Amino acid sequence: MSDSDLKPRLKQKTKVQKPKLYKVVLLNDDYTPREFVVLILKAEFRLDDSQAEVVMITAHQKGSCVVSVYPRDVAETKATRAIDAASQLGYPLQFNVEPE
Ligand code: TYC
Repeated sequence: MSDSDLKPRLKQKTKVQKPKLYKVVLLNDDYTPREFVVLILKAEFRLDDSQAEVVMITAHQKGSCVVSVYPRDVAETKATRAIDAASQLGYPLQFNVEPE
């Protein structure tokens, strides 16, 4: 048996917690214009043209679509900002934030 087999481990293992991720989910409605949905997905969630189009059409056809995943505070801030921007123009657009 070598010395090293008996030595206590002095170094503490540092436990790094991965932040839990949350989905931002876009919900369909009958009133918000498609162009505005695409605009907000690009401006607030940094989607490019074709990603924004796919997410908007998916929500339009299926009722909802995951936009992206973020740490909780980022997901909530983005969803709130997007809802507020829509609401200022009188659109009922909604986003949910859900644990991944
Ligand atoms: N359904 C809307 C319309 O026909 C467009 C729309 C798409 C609204 C996706 C919300 O999440 C949404 N004008």
